[in-house]
Amino acid sequence: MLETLNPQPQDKILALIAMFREDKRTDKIDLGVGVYKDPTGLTPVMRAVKAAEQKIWADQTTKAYTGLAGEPAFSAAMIEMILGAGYEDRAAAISTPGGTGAIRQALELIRIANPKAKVWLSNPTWPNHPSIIKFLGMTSVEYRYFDVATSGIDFDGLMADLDGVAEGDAVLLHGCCHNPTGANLTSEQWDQVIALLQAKKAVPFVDLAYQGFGDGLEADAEATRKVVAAFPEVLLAASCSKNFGIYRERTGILVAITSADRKAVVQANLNFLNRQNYSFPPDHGARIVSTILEDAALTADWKAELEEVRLNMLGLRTQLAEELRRATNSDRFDFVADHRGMFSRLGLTEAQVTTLREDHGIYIVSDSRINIAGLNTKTVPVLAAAIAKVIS
Ligand code: PLP
Ligand code: TYF
Repeated sequence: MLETLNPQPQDKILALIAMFREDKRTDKIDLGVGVYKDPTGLTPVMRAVKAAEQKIWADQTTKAYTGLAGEPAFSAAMIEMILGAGYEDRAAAISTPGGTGAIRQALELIRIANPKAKVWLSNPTWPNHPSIIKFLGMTSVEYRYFDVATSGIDFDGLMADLDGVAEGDAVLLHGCCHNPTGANLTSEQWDQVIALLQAKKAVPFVDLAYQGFGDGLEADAEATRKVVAAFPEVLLAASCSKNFGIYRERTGILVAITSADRKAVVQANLNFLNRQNYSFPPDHGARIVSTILEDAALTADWKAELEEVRLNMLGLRTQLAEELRRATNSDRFDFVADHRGMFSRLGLTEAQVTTLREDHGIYIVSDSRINIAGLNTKTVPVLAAAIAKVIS
């Protein structure tokens, strides 16, 4: 049987990890996979996470199965953190293995509820979105998003394309910190997108993987809150990988906002999906998160450290934009300071990306996405000089 298998396409982001590891140069720079690194190049365990783990170790009395939906305390704390109070009656939720697990479960829920629904994706988007949709035998449609000329949003293109959304289609929206571009809708643009999708009777599907990495924990949830307030039904897939720094613990949540009447049957379907795919969701990361969010001192410390993380990335953005201005003697890359989150798409060709890697030991994704957090104040000028060289 297994002899029938063919190789599968590799994820272009994950493929970079192996290439970087094999590179013998000591001054190589990794701006590939989206993992936060501090100025010393480490991805530390956050202080509050360590403290929560200590608390869990001391207090936990059993490792017996959790519920099919995971622990209610985790769901309640996450819904409160993302949406604020007031959704208890309308929010069904399950813990999932990471944000990826939540996306996968959301798509399977859409497939059960409306097999004809198309899923609209920004062009570009995180490569796992189209890849999982295709794997599930579902149909995705792209909407324009990124304006290559300005490295901002192609808002006219976006609105024109979303005009083609049919009733019941799901429209995937990055809640904040768009991956891979770093370009985000303004608050007014969100209002217009919401009004259009309301008129189309679409189902918004928000992917929130970087809350706290853009403009702050509250500000980064604003668009999601607006969307949830505006529609009778919303799917929300959130990840704790980045903002709690617990990548390998695989911690995420799928929230389905529905009517109070439908909540029980929606919850039953979410539980069913967890059971079909892996029975009970992982607990350790979810327990770290709820332990932090239920303890005022731990929450304060976590927020303070998250803010340090955010401000470090913001400082690197400002510095990089300035260095690129100097090195290229142009304002071509000023957008780097306006983008938000871990990533910016620089607008280099694949050949230029290859030259950066081969001649300069600088690893970025082939679409010219950089992970800002892979830089530090010393490597920013090195990157700027290398970019100036490859584009000249
Ligand atoms: N969605 C987007 C846009 C992402 O970039 C990521 C990656 O971190 C995820 C979802 C899910 O991440 P994870 O499964 O590691 O929680
Ligand atoms: O885009 C990124 O780099 C992160 C990490 O299959 C990631 O979201 C990348 C690829 C993948 C899973 C996570």
